[in-house]
Amino acid sequence: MTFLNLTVALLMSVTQPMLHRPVTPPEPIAPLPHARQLAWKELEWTGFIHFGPNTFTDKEWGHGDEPEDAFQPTALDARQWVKVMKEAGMRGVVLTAKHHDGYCNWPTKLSTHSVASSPWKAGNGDVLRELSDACRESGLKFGVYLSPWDRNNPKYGSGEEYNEYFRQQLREVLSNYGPIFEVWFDGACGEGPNGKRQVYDFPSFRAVVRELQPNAVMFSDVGPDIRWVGNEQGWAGETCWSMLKAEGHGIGDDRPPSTKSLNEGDIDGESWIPAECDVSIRPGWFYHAHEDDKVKTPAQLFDLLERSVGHNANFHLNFPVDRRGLIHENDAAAVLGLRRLIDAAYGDGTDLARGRATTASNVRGAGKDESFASACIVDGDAATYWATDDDKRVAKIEITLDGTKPFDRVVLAEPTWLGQRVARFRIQAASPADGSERVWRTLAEGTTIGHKRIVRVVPTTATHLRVELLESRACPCLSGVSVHATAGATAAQTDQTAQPSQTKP
Ligand code: FUL
Repeated sequence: MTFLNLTVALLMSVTQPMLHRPVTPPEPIAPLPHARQLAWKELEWTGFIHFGPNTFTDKEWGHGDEPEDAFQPTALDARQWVKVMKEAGMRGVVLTAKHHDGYCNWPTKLSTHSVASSPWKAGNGDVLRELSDACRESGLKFGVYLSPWDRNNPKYGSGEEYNEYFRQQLREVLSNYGPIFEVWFDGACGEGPNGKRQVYDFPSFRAVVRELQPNAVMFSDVGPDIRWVGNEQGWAGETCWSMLKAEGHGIGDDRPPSTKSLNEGDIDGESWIPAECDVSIRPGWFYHAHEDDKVKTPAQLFDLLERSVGHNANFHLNFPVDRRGLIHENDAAAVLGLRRLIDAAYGDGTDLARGRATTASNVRGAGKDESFASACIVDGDAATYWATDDDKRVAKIEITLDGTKPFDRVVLAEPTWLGQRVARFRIQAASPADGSERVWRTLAEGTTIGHKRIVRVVPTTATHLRVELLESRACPCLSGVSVHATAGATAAQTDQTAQPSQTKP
């Protein structure tokens, strides 16, 4: 190398990084989600199907002694289930392969207590096959609920012998129906046919799932991938961390140490185990004709969706398939009514903040790298995010709205692959007259954000919206802020509608 070349090379090595060094992204803060948990979170909303002998015997918990020929659907059509769920906007479905009565909805080789012994399709039927095929055709993801509590099998209560039986069952359902996105482990542990209780070997059950379906998330009261939300009413806490202090929580505890902790998660939890909110569209999980007029209304379902998906959890809505083997007309009408409410509030073209001008109190790397610009929060792309410098724990961002349309929802989102960070926020609005100072009115205050936080605010019309991040576990980042109106907002007046708590900039 000549002296000149050496000088040029040295100069370049010094100047180039200074001129073009990219701003490094924020360090993720542990615990972090696994790829399978992130993929599940993206689904946001999934269906649940309870179907089996209970459907025909009018029970919620079968005793395990129901005759196999009790199971007699007259017009079973899994494509109809999938059609309803797809039209509603769900992205996956979990079927009760086996409920506590031990009856298998697939022709298991391990027991005679199954569809193979029923008159349905002369014993040649397979509900898992019908549903998994219908899912594959339509792009819906397929999952299974397999109850460890088995009130039929004589091995239940024996210890290892039953655990091996359960593992073999898992192998059947996880090997023969294509990709499984979720395995639902119910925690119930009652008595079996001999009056004995089983001690479940969950670590070995989990190992089978990881071996055969490594991309599947496992649900139980405490994960390992997704947790029960502490109620069966379909809502998560206003505060909802994806982290949990898992130690001390057992599976199937009659009295878990804290359902509050399951409902809200733990800011200092060592495990990433986000919440799933399961609820039935009717009072019961299984079909009962006397509940045909007790189906939740679209407005009730919308409320639950906003308090589950909008509280950083997933919504898992159950349909009790009826004795024909169909989702009942009333249930289908309710969930399609919910779809219309979702489209009206959150559908394409509803976001009043999309593409509007933004400013931020701080942009990572002094804004040298467009990747972390404040505009990322209004680009409609969940993969891009605004980030602040590492030393920040407080930051604010402002969006200029057009000030003509009322809104009553503000939706916030964090890039959770960097860990869940924000612990407290405030949303404010202002409508200064031309040239005058902005006077901010507080619309709402809240705690966690996570994957999605839907904040209900009083119907408001404003030219400026401000989101203040007031506490954060690490430098705050936001991937989205969007502004929407439900039907209630159309009754909105002007700025004055909001309960003011006024602050200057
Ligand atoms: C519970 C079960 O006991 C109910 O029957 C239902 O399956 C619900 C989803 O989980 O633990």
